[in-house]
Amino acid sequence: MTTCGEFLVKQLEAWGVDTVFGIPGVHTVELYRGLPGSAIRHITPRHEQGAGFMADGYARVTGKPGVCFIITGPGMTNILTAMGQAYADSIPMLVISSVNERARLAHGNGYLHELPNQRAMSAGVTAFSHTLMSVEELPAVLARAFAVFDSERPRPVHIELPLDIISAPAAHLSVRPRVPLARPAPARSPLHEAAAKLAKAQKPLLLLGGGCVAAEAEARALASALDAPTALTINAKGLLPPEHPLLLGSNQSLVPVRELALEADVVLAIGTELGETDYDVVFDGNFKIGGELIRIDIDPQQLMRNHAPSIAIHSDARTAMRALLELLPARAASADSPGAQRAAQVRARLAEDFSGWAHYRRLFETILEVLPEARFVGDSTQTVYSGNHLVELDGGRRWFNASTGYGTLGYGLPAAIGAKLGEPRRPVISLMGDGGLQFTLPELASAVEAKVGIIVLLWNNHGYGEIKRYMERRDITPLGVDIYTPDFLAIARGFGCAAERARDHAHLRELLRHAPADRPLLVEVMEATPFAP
Ligand SMILES: Cc1ncc(C[n+]2csc(CCOP(=O)(O)OP(=O)(O)O)c2C)c(N)n1
Ligand SMILES: [Mg+2]
Repeated sequence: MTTCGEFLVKQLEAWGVDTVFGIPGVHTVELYRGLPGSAIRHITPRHEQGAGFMADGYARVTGKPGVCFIITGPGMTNILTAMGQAYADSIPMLVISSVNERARLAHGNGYLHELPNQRAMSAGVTAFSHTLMSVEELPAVLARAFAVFDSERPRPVHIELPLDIISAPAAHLSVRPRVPLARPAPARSPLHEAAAKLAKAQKPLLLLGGGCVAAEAEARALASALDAPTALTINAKGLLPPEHPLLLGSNQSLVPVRELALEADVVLAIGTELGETDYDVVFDGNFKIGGELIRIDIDPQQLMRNHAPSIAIHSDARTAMRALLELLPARAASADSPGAQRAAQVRARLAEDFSGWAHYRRLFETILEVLPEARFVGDSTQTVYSGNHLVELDGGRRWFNASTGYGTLGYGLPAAIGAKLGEPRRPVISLMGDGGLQFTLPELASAVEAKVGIIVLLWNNHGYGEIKRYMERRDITPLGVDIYTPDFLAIARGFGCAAERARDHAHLRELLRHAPADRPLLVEVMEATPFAP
Protein backbone atom coordinates (compact mmCIF):
# COMPACT_ATOMS: atom_id res chain seq x y z
CA MET A 1 0.00 0.00 0.00
CA THR A 2 1.26 3.48 -0.84
CA THR A 3 0.37 6.09 1.75
CA CYS A 4 -0.13 9.78 1.07
CA GLY A 5 3.21 10.48 2.76
CA GLU A 6 4.97 8.01 0.47
CA PHE A 7 3.25 9.43 -2.58
CA LEU A 8 4.38 12.91 -1.62
CA VAL A 9 8.01 11.79 -1.54
CA LYS A 10 7.65 10.10 -4.93
CA GLN A 11 6.10 13.21 -6.46
CA LEU A 12 8.79 15.50 -5.04
CA GLU A 13 11.50 13.16 -6.30
CA ALA A 14 9.94 13.19 -9.78
CA TRP A 15 10.04 16.99 -9.77
CA GLY A 16 13.74 17.18 -9.05
CA VAL A 17 13.83 17.50 -5.26
CA ASP A 18 17.10 15.93 -4.11
CA THR A 19 17.37 17.24 -0.54
CA VAL A 20 14.93 17.59 2.35
CA PHE A 21 15.72 19.42 5.60
CA GLY A 22 13.80 18.30 8.64
CA ILE A 23 13.52 17.06 12.20
CA PRO A 24 11.07 14.15 12.47
CA GLY A 25 8.53 13.89 15.26
CA VAL A 26 5.66 11.55 16.04
CA HIS A 27 3.50 13.70 13.79
CA THR A 28 5.76 13.45 10.74
CA VAL A 29 7.16 9.92 10.84
CA GLU A 30 4.71 8.98 8.09
CA LEU A 31 6.40 11.54 5.83
CA TYR A 32 9.61 9.58 6.38
CA ARG A 33 8.29 6.15 5.41
CA GLY A 34 9.11 6.71 1.74
CA LEU A 35 12.40 8.59 2.10
CA PRO A 36 14.89 5.71 2.58
CA GLY A 37 13.75 4.11 -0.69
CA SER A 38 14.07 7.36 -2.62
CA ALA A 39 16.98 9.31 -4.10
CA ILE A 40 16.24 12.21 -1.74
CA ARG A 41 18.90 13.01 0.83
CA HIS A 42 17.69 13.98 4.30
CA ILE A 43 19.59 16.58 6.32
CA THR A 44 18.79 16.87 10.02
CA PRO A 45 19.32 20.30 11.59
CA ARG A 46 19.31 20.91 15.34
CA HIS A 47 16.40 23.35 15.27
CA GLU A 48 13.67 23.98 12.68
CA GLN A 49 14.89 27.53 12.16
CA GLY A 50 18.14 25.89 11.02
CA ALA A 51 16.14 23.73 8.58
CA GLY A 52 14.55 26.84 7.09
CA PHE A 53 17.82 28.75 6.78
CA MET A 54 19.55 25.72 5.26
CA ALA A 55 16.73 25.40 2.73
CA ASP A 56 17.10 29.12 2.00
CA GLY A 57 20.86 28.84 1.36
CA TYR A 58 20.32 25.74 -0.77
CA ALA A 59 17.65 27.55 -2.81
CA ARG A 60 19.74 30.66 -3.38
CA VAL A 61 22.59 28.58 -4.77
CA THR A 62 20.63 26.09 -6.87
CA GLY A 63 17.64 28.20 -7.89
CA LYS A 64 15.48 25.23 -6.83
CA PRO A 65 13.03 25.34 -3.91
CA GLY A 66 14.47 24.37 -0.55
CA VAL A 67 12.22 21.68 0.92
CA CYS A 68 11.55 21.12 4.65
CA PHE A 69 9.60 18.46 6.57
CA ILE A 70 8.34 20.01 9.80
CA ILE A 71 6.21 18.85 12.72
CA THR A 72 2.93 20.43 13.79
CA GLY A 73 3.06 23.30 16.29
CA PRO A 74 6.51 24.00 17.75
CA GLY A 75 8.25 22.87 14.57
CA MET A 76 6.16 25.35 12.61
CA THR A 77 6.60 28.21 15.07
CA ASN A 78 10.36 27.49 15.01
CA ILE A 79 10.64 27.67 11.23
CA LEU A 80 8.45 30.73 10.89
CA THR A 81 11.38 33.15 11.27
CA ALA A 82 13.29 31.46 8.46
CA MET A 83 10.16 31.61 6.32
CA GLY A 84 9.97 35.34 7.07
CA GLN A 85 13.57 35.76 5.91
CA ALA A 86 12.86 33.81 2.71
CA TYR A 87 9.65 35.74 2.14
CA ALA A 88 11.46 39.07 2.45
CA ASP A 89 14.19 38.00 0.01
CA SER A 90 11.89 36.20 -2.49
CA ILE A 91 13.37 32.75 -1.98
CA PRO A 92 11.50 29.61 -3.12
CA MET A 93 10.85 27.27 -0.17
CA LEU A 94 8.42 24.40 0.26
CA VAL A 95 7.48 23.70 3.87
CA ILE A 96 5.57 20.45 4.28
CA SER A 97 4.22 19.99 7.77
CA SER A 98 1.83 17.83 9.65
CA VAL A 99 -1.21 19.13 11.52
CA ASN A 100 -3.69 17.36 13.77
CA GLU A 101 -6.43 15.11 12.32
CA ARG A 102 -9.13 16.89 10.34
CA ALA A 103 -11.75 16.16 13.00
CA ARG A 104 -9.48 17.70 15.65
CA LEU A 105 -8.73 20.99 13.90
CA ALA A 106 -9.52 24.24 15.69
CA HIS A 107 -10.96 22.64 18.84
CA GLY A 108 -8.43 23.92 21.37
CA ASN A 109 -8.69 20.66 23.30
CA GLY A 110 -4.97 20.57 24.00
CA TYR A 111 -3.99 17.82 21.57
CA LEU A 112 -0.27 17.26 21.12
CA HIS A 113 1.38 20.19 19.25
CA GLU A 114 -1.97 21.90 18.78
CA LEU A 115 -2.10 25.51 17.61
CA PRO A 116 -5.32 27.52 17.24
CA ASN A 117 -4.81 27.93 13.50
CA GLN A 118 -1.48 26.82 12.08
CA ARG A 119 -2.43 27.55 8.48
CA ALA A 120 -3.38 31.14 9.28
CA MET A 121 -0.14 31.59 11.19
CA SER A 122 2.05 30.66 8.24
CA ALA A 123 -0.14 32.45 5.69
CA GLY A 124 1.58 35.76 6.43
CA VAL A 125 5.01 34.53 5.30
CA THR A 126 4.00 32.44 2.30
CA ALA A 127 2.66 32.81 -1.22
CA PHE A 128 -0.03 30.45 0.07
CA SER A 129 -0.62 28.03 2.88
CA HIS A 130 -2.93 25.08 2.34
CA THR A 131 -4.49 22.43 4.57
CA LEU A 132 -4.93 19.19 2.68
CA MET A 133 -8.48 17.99 3.33
CA SER A 134 -8.27 14.94 1.07
CA VAL A 135 -5.51 12.81 -0.40
CA GLU A 136 -6.77 13.55 -3.89
CA GLU A 137 -5.95 17.25 -3.55
CA LEU A 138 -2.25 16.64 -3.14
CA PRO A 139 -1.06 16.56 -6.78
CA ALA A 140 -2.83 19.79 -7.67
CA VAL A 141 -1.70 21.61 -4.54
CA LEU A 142 1.91 20.57 -5.13
CA ALA A 143 1.60 21.69 -8.74
CA ARG A 144 0.38 25.09 -7.50
CA ALA A 145 3.42 25.33 -5.23
CA PHE A 146 5.76 24.65 -8.13
CA ALA A 147 3.84 27.15 -10.27
CA VAL A 148 4.83 29.77 -7.69
CA PHE A 149 8.48 28.65 -7.79
CA ASP A 150 8.60 28.44 -11.58
CA SER A 151 6.85 31.57 -12.70
CA GLU A 152 5.83 33.96 -9.92
CA ARG A 153 7.85 36.03 -7.52
CA PRO A 154 9.37 33.15 -5.55
CA ARG A 155 8.19 32.86 -1.98
CA PRO A 156 7.73 30.10 0.60
CA VAL A 157 4.71 27.81 0.25
CA HIS A 158 3.32 25.84 3.19
CA ILE A 159 1.29 22.65 2.78
CA GLU A 160 0.04 20.96 5.94
CA LEU A 161 -1.12 17.36 6.00
CA PRO A 162 -3.53 16.30 8.75
CA LEU A 163 -2.36 13.14 10.51
CA ASP A 164 -5.25 11.09 9.13
CA ILE A 165 -4.33 12.24 5.61
CA ILE A 166 -0.59 11.51 5.77
CA SER A 167 -1.21 7.84 6.48
CA ALA A 168 -4.26 7.45 4.21
CA PRO A 169 -4.00 5.15 1.16
CA ALA A 170 -2.81 6.87 -1.99
CA ALA A 171 -2.19 3.94 -4.35
CA HIS A 172 -4.82 5.36 -6.68
CA LEU A 173 -2.78 8.53 -7.29
CA SER A 174 -0.20 8.59 -10.05
CA VAL A 175 2.94 10.66 -10.12
CA ARG A 176 2.48 13.59 -12.49
CA PRO A 177 5.05 14.99 -14.86
CA ARG A 178 6.01 18.58 -14.11
CA VAL A 179 4.16 20.81 -16.51
CA PRO A 180 6.59 23.42 -17.84
CA LEU A 181 5.47 26.93 -17.06
CA ALA A 182 6.99 29.98 -18.70
CA ARG A 183 7.69 33.11 -16.72
CA PRO A 184 5.75 36.23 -17.72
CA ALA A 185 7.10 38.04 -20.77
CA PRO A 186 6.86 41.80 -21.34
CA ALA A 187 3.89 43.34 -23.11
CA ARG A 188 4.84 44.95 -26.41
CA SER A 189 3.81 48.53 -25.80
CA PRO A 190 5.67 49.40 -22.56
CA LEU A 191 8.68 47.48 -23.79
CA HIS A 192 8.92 49.57 -26.98
CA GLU A 193 8.28 52.76 -25.06
CA ALA A 194 11.07 51.85 -22.63
CA ALA A 195 13.48 51.00 -25.43
CA ALA A 196 12.80 54.36 -27.12
CA LYS A 197 13.41 56.27 -23.87
CA LEU A 198 16.57 54.31 -23.14
CA ALA A 199 17.92 54.79 -26.68
CA LYS A 200 17.65 58.58 -26.23
CA ALA A 201 18.99 58.70 -22.68
CA GLN A 202 22.09 60.81 -22.19
CA LYS A 203 22.79 59.77 -18.61
CA PRO A 204 21.18 56.39 -17.99
CA LEU A 205 21.52 54.48 -14.75
CA LEU A 206 20.88 50.76 -14.30
CA LEU A 207 19.72 49.32 -10.96
CA LEU A 208 19.76 45.52 -10.75
CA GLY A 209 18.33 43.47 -7.90
CA GLY A 210 18.19 39.85 -6.76
CA GLY A 211 15.46 39.21 -9.33
CA CYS A 212 18.22 39.23 -11.96
CA VAL A 213 20.39 36.43 -10.51
CA ALA A 214 19.44 34.05 -13.31
CA ALA A 215 20.28 36.63 -15.96
CA GLU A 216 23.99 37.24 -15.61
CA ALA A 217 24.86 37.28 -19.32
CA GLU A 218 21.88 39.53 -20.05
CA ALA A 219 22.80 41.92 -17.21
CA ARG A 220 26.31 42.34 -18.57
CA ALA A 221 25.07 42.77 -22.14
CA LEU A 222 22.41 45.28 -21.10
CA ALA A 223 24.78 47.42 -19.03
CA SER A 224 27.12 47.59 -22.04
CA ALA A 225 24.35 48.20 -24.57
CA LEU A 226 23.12 51.14 -22.49
CA ASP A 227 26.58 52.29 -21.47
CA ALA A 228 24.89 52.77 -18.10
CA PRO A 229 26.66 52.88 -14.73
CA THR A 230 25.18 49.95 -12.84
CA ALA A 231 24.35 49.58 -9.15
CA LEU A 232 23.68 46.12 -7.74
CA THR A 233 21.68 45.25 -4.67
CA ILE A 234 23.43 42.96 -2.22
CA ASN A 235 21.52 39.98 -3.62
CA ALA A 236 22.63 40.96 -7.12
CA LYS A 237 26.32 41.20 -6.26
CA GLY A 238 28.51 39.50 -8.86
CA LEU A 239 26.21 40.10 -11.84
CA LEU A 240 28.91 42.48 -13.10
CA PRO A 241 32.48 41.36 -12.39
CA PRO A 242 34.79 43.43 -10.14
CA GLU A 243 36.76 45.05 -12.97
CA HIS A 244 33.71 46.00 -15.05
CA PRO A 245 34.03 49.66 -16.12
CA LEU A 246 30.33 50.38 -15.45
CA LEU A 247 30.15 48.83 -11.99
CA LEU A 248 29.10 51.04 -9.05
CA GLY A 249 28.93 48.19 -6.53
CA SER A 250 26.22 48.05 -3.86
CA ASN A 251 26.53 51.61 -2.58
CA GLN A 252 23.14 53.16 -3.20
CA SER A 253 23.04 54.52 0.35
CA LEU A 254 26.19 56.57 -0.21
CA VAL A 255 26.30 60.11 -1.54
CA PRO A 256 28.26 59.59 -4.80
CA VAL A 257 25.77 56.99 -6.10
CA ARG A 258 22.82 59.01 -4.80
CA GLU A 259 24.01 62.01 -6.77
CA LEU A 260 24.22 59.87 -9.86
CA ALA A 261 20.64 58.67 -9.28
CA LEU A 262 19.48 62.26 -8.97
CA GLU A 263 21.26 63.39 -12.15
CA ALA A 264 20.34 60.40 -14.31
CA ASP A 265 17.81 61.22 -17.03
CA VAL A 266 16.55 57.63 -17.27
CA VAL A 267 16.81 55.03 -14.52
CA LEU A 268 16.11 51.40 -15.43
CA ALA A 269 15.41 49.28 -12.32
CA ILE A 270 15.09 45.53 -12.83
CA GLY A 271 14.14 42.86 -10.29
CA THR A 272 14.74 45.18 -7.37
CA GLU A 273 12.36 46.22 -4.59
CA LEU A 274 14.10 49.62 -4.36
CA GLY A 275 13.83 48.81 -0.67
CA GLU A 276 15.34 50.37 2.41
CA THR A 277 18.09 47.85 3.20
CA ASP A 278 19.72 48.27 -0.22
CA TYR A 279 19.00 51.91 -1.00
CA ASP A 280 18.79 53.54 2.42
CA VAL A 281 20.77 51.76 5.13
CA VAL A 282 21.35 55.18 6.65
CA PHE A 283 17.57 55.55 7.08
CA ASP A 284 17.40 59.18 5.91
CA GLY A 285 15.04 58.77 2.97
CA ASN A 286 17.50 60.40 0.61
CA PHE A 287 17.72 57.96 -2.24
CA LYS A 288 15.93 60.01 -4.91
CA ILE A 289 15.42 59.42 -8.59
CA GLY A 290 15.56 62.67 -10.52
CA GLY A 291 14.66 61.55 -14.04
CA GLU A 292 12.34 59.05 -15.57
CA LEU A 293 12.01 55.65 -13.87
CA ILE A 294 11.41 52.48 -15.85
CA ARG A 295 10.80 49.37 -13.78
CA ILE A 296 10.76 45.70 -14.69
CA ASP A 297 9.52 43.19 -12.13
CA ILE A 298 7.88 39.79 -11.98
CA ASP A 299 5.59 41.09 -9.23
CA PRO A 300 3.12 43.72 -10.53
CA GLN A 301 2.50 45.14 -7.05
CA GLN A 302 6.21 45.57 -6.47
CA LEU A 303 6.36 47.78 -9.58
CA MET A 304 4.31 50.35 -7.65
CA ARG A 305 6.18 50.25 -4.33
CA ASN A 306 8.83 52.66 -3.01
CA HIS A 307 9.41 54.64 -6.24
CA ALA A 308 6.65 55.12 -8.81
CA PRO A 309 7.70 54.35 -12.37
CA SER A 310 6.57 56.17 -15.50
CA ILE A 311 6.88 52.91 -17.43
CA ALA A 312 6.13 49.61 -15.68
CA ILE A 313 6.96 46.30 -17.31
CA HIS A 314 5.53 43.21 -15.69
CA SER A 315 7.94 40.48 -16.69
CA ASP A 316 10.57 38.00 -15.74
CA ALA A 317 13.88 39.88 -15.64
CA ARG A 318 15.78 37.73 -18.11
CA THR A 319 13.00 37.63 -20.69
CA ALA A 320 12.56 41.40 -20.55
CA MET A 321 16.30 42.06 -20.72
CA ARG A 322 16.60 39.85 -23.79
CA ALA A 323 13.69 41.63 -25.45
CA LEU A 324 15.18 45.05 -24.65
CA LEU A 325 18.56 44.02 -26.00
CA GLU A 326 16.94 43.22 -29.34
CA LEU A 327 15.39 46.67 -29.53
CA LEU A 328 18.30 48.77 -28.33
CA PRO A 329 20.96 50.17 -30.61
CA ALA A 330 24.29 48.97 -29.23
CA ARG A 331 26.32 51.73 -27.68
CA ALA A 332 30.02 51.19 -27.56
CA ALA A 333 30.67 50.87 -23.85
CA SER A 334 34.38 50.83 -23.27
CA ALA A 335 36.81 51.79 -20.57
CA ASP A 336 36.45 55.47 -21.55
CA SER A 337 32.88 55.67 -22.85
CA PRO A 338 30.71 58.37 -21.19
CA GLY A 339 29.02 55.80 -18.93
CA ALA A 340 32.33 54.29 -17.88
CA GLN A 341 33.68 57.75 -17.09
CA ARG A 342 30.68 58.58 -14.92
CA ALA A 343 31.10 55.24 -13.11
CA ALA A 344 34.85 55.77 -12.65
CA GLN A 345 34.24 59.17 -11.03
CA VAL A 346 31.81 57.65 -8.57
CA ARG A 347 34.16 54.76 -7.80
CA ALA A 348 37.01 57.18 -7.11
CA ARG A 349 34.84 59.10 -4.63
CA LEU A 350 33.68 55.87 -3.00
CA ALA A 351 37.27 54.73 -2.57
CA GLU A 352 37.83 57.84 -0.46
CA ASP A 353 34.73 57.04 1.62
CA PHE A 354 36.12 53.54 2.22
CA SER A 355 39.61 54.64 3.24
CA GLY A 356 38.92 53.79 6.89
CA TRP A 357 38.10 50.22 5.95
CA ALA A 358 41.50 49.11 4.65
CA HIS A 359 41.66 46.35 7.29
CA TYR A 360 38.41 44.80 6.08
CA ARG A 361 39.54 45.10 2.50
CA ARG A 362 42.72 43.30 3.41
CA LEU A 363 40.79 40.51 5.14
CA PHE A 364 38.72 39.85 2.01
CA GLU A 365 41.80 40.07 -0.19
CA THR A 366 43.48 37.41 1.93
CA ILE A 367 40.47 35.10 1.68
CA LEU A 368 40.06 35.58 -2.06
CA GLU A 369 43.75 35.11 -2.65
CA VAL A 370 43.52 31.57 -1.22
CA LEU A 371 39.94 30.83 -2.31
CA PRO A 372 39.19 32.94 -5.39
CA GLU A 373 36.00 30.98 -6.12
CA ALA A 374 34.60 31.38 -2.62
CA ARG A 375 30.95 32.04 -1.87
CA PHE A 376 30.20 34.23 1.15
CA VAL A 377 27.10 33.55 3.21
CA GLY A 378 26.82 36.12 5.93
CA ASP A 379 24.97 37.03 9.07
CA SER A 380 24.59 40.60 10.31
CA THR A 381 28.03 41.62 11.53
CA GLN A 382 30.95 43.96 10.79
CA THR A 383 32.54 41.84 8.06
CA VAL A 384 29.19 41.65 6.30
CA TYR A 385 28.39 45.35 6.54
CA SER A 386 31.81 46.34 5.23
CA GLY A 387 31.91 43.56 2.64
CA ASN A 388 28.54 44.66 1.29
CA HIS A 389 30.34 47.83 0.18
CA LEU A 390 33.86 46.57 -0.45
CA VAL A 391 33.58 43.14 -2.01
CA GLU A 392 32.85 42.54 -5.69
CA LEU A 393 32.83 39.05 -7.15
CA ASP A 394 32.65 37.53 -10.60
CA GLY A 395 29.32 35.72 -10.72
CA GLY A 396 26.00 35.96 -8.92
CA ARG A 397 24.67 33.85 -6.05
CA ARG A 398 28.07 34.19 -4.33
CA TRP A 399 27.30 36.90 -1.77
CA PHE A 400 24.16 36.87 0.36
CA ASN A 401 23.48 37.55 3.99
CA ALA A 402 21.02 38.53 6.69
CA SER A 403 21.90 42.21 6.75
CA THR A 404 19.22 42.92 4.15
CA GLY A 405 15.46 42.54 4.19
CA TYR A 406 14.21 40.74 7.27
CA GLY A 407 17.69 40.77 8.84
CA THR A 408 17.67 37.70 11.09
CA LEU A 409 20.65 37.10 13.32
CA GLY A 410 21.79 33.47 13.20
CA TYR A 411 21.04 33.04 9.49
CA GLY A 412 24.64 32.88 8.29
CA LEU A 413 25.71 29.50 9.66
CA PRO A 414 22.79 27.29 8.59
CA ALA A 415 22.39 29.13 5.28
CA ALA A 416 26.06 28.44 4.55
CA ILE A 417 25.49 24.73 5.24
CA GLY A 418 22.57 24.75 2.77
CA ALA A 419 24.68 26.62 0.22
CA LYS A 420 27.50 24.09 0.47
CA LEU A 421 25.04 21.21 0.08
CA GLY A 422 23.60 22.98 -2.97
CA GLU A 423 26.96 23.35 -4.71
CA PRO A 424 29.58 21.26 -2.89
CA ARG A 425 32.54 22.05 -5.14
CA ARG A 426 32.57 25.77 -4.31
CA PRO A 427 34.20 26.87 -1.04
CA VAL A 428 31.71 28.52 1.31
CA ILE A 429 32.70 31.11 3.91
CA SER A 430 30.13 31.81 6.59
CA LEU A 431 30.68 35.34 7.91
CA MET A 432 29.52 35.39 11.53
CA GLY A 433 29.78 37.64 14.56
CA ASP A 434 30.09 36.31 18.11
CA GLY A 435 26.52 37.40 18.85
CA GLY A 436 24.87 35.99 15.74
CA LEU A 437 26.77 32.71 15.93
CA GLN A 438 25.29 31.99 19.34
CA PHE A 439 21.79 32.03 17.82
CA THR A 440 22.37 28.90 15.72
CA LEU A 441 25.64 27.47 17.04
CA PRO A 442 24.35 23.87 17.39
CA GLU A 443 24.05 23.68 13.61
CA LEU A 444 27.80 23.03 13.68
CA ALA A 445 26.78 19.53 14.77
CA SER A 446 24.47 19.20 11.77
CA ALA A 447 27.33 20.26 9.50
CA VAL A 448 29.71 17.71 11.03
CA GLU A 449 27.05 15.02 10.67
CA ALA A 450 26.41 15.94 7.02
CA LYS A 451 30.18 16.14 6.35
CA VAL A 452 29.90 19.70 5.15
CA GLY A 453 33.26 21.45 4.79
CA ILE A 454 32.29 25.07 5.28
CA ILE A 455 34.57 27.71 6.76
CA VAL A 456 33.03 29.80 9.53
CA LEU A 457 34.86 33.09 9.82
CA LEU A 458 33.96 34.38 13.26
CA TRP A 459 34.52 38.08 13.87
CA ASN A 460 34.75 38.25 17.64
CA ASN A 461 34.32 41.61 19.34
CA HIS A 462 32.75 40.23 22.53
CA GLY A 463 29.27 41.55 22.05
CA TYR A 464 26.54 42.99 19.92
CA GLY A 465 29.01 45.52 18.55
CA GLU A 466 26.77 47.20 16.01
CA ILE A 467 23.97 47.76 18.49
CA LYS A 468 26.37 49.04 21.13
CA ARG A 469 27.65 51.62 18.67
CA TYR A 470 24.08 52.56 17.78
CA MET A 471 23.22 53.09 21.45
CA GLU A 472 26.33 55.19 21.97
CA ARG A 473 25.60 57.35 18.95
CA ARG A 474 22.17 58.07 20.43
CA ASP A 475 23.46 58.77 23.91
CA ILE A 476 21.89 55.67 25.37
CA THR A 477 23.95 53.94 28.04
CA PRO A 478 24.86 50.58 26.48
CA LEU A 479 22.80 47.82 28.04
CA GLY A 480 22.36 44.22 26.99
CA VAL A 481 25.08 44.42 24.39
CA ASP A 482 28.28 43.41 26.23
CA ILE A 483 27.28 39.79 26.24
CA TYR A 484 29.30 36.95 27.69
CA THR A 485 31.17 35.22 24.92
CA PRO A 486 32.08 31.58 25.37
CA ASP A 487 35.20 29.73 24.26
CA PHE A 488 34.11 29.24 20.66
CA LEU A 489 37.15 27.17 19.76
CA ALA A 490 36.48 24.64 22.52
CA ILE A 491 32.81 24.49 21.64
CA ALA A 492 33.47 24.02 17.92
CA ARG A 493 35.99 21.27 18.66
CA GLY A 494 33.47 19.69 20.98
CA PHE A 495 31.04 19.56 18.07
CA GLY A 496 33.71 17.83 15.99
CA CYS A 497 34.83 20.82 13.92
CA ALA A 498 38.35 21.98 13.27
CA ALA A 499 38.85 25.31 15.02
CA GLU A 500 41.68 27.82 15.25
CA ARG A 501 42.21 31.45 16.10
CA ALA A 502 43.94 33.30 13.26
CA ARG A 503 47.02 35.10 14.58
CA ASP A 504 47.60 37.24 11.51
CA HIS A 505 47.02 37.28 7.77
CA ALA A 506 49.74 34.74 7.00
CA HIS A 507 48.26 32.35 9.56
CA LEU A 508 44.75 32.94 8.20
CA ARG A 509 46.02 32.07 4.73
CA GLU A 510 47.48 28.83 6.08
CA LEU A 511 44.27 27.91 7.85
CA LEU A 512 42.17 28.55 4.76
CA ARG A 513 44.54 26.59 2.57
CA HIS A 514 44.27 23.52 4.79
CA ALA A 515 40.58 23.69 5.61
CA PRO A 516 39.17 20.16 5.89
CA ALA A 517 36.90 19.05 3.05
CA ASP A 518 34.52 16.97 5.14
CA ARG A 519 33.84 19.00 8.29
CA PRO A 520 33.59 22.67 9.19
CA LEU A 521 36.54 24.81 10.11
CA LEU A 522 35.87 27.62 12.55
CA VAL A 523 38.37 30.44 12.22
CA GLU A 524 38.15 32.98 14.98
CA VAL A 525 39.35 36.47 14.16
CA MET A 526 39.58 38.81 17.13
CA GLU A 527 38.48 42.38 16.43
CA ALA A 528 41.89 43.61 17.49
CA THR A 529 45.30 43.82 15.91
CA PRO A 530 46.38 42.67 13.41
CA PHE A 531 42.91 42.49 11.88
CA ALA A 532 41.82 45.91 13.12
CA PRO A 533 42.86 49.22 11.49
C1 LIG B 1 16.81 37.76 15.52
C2 LIG B 1 17.49 39.06 15.75
N1 LIG B 1 17.58 39.58 16.99
C3 LIG B 1 18.19 40.77 17.17
C4 LIG B 1 18.72 41.48 16.13
C5 LIG B 1 19.35 42.84 16.36
N2 LIG B 1 20.79 42.85 16.02
C6 LIG B 1 21.25 43.22 14.82
S1 LIG B 1 22.90 43.20 14.70
C7 LIG B 1 23.06 42.70 16.29
C8 LIG B 1 24.43 42.48 16.89
C9 LIG B 1 25.08 41.26 16.38
O1 LIG B 1 26.22 40.96 17.11
P1 LIG B 1 27.38 40.15 16.43
O2 LIG B 1 26.84 39.02 15.68
O3 LIG B 1 28.40 39.85 17.45
O4 LIG B 1 27.93 41.21 15.36
P2 LIG B 1 28.73 42.58 15.65
O5 LIG B 1 27.76 43.70 15.49
O6 LIG B 1 29.31 42.52 17.02
O7 LIG B 1 29.78 42.58 14.59
C10 LIG B 1 21.80 42.56 16.90
C11 LIG B 1 21.59 42.14 18.29
C12 LIG B 1 18.58 40.89 14.85
N3 LIG B 1 19.02 41.49 13.74
N4 LIG B 1 18.01 39.69 14.69
MG1 LIG C 1 30.04 40.87 18.06
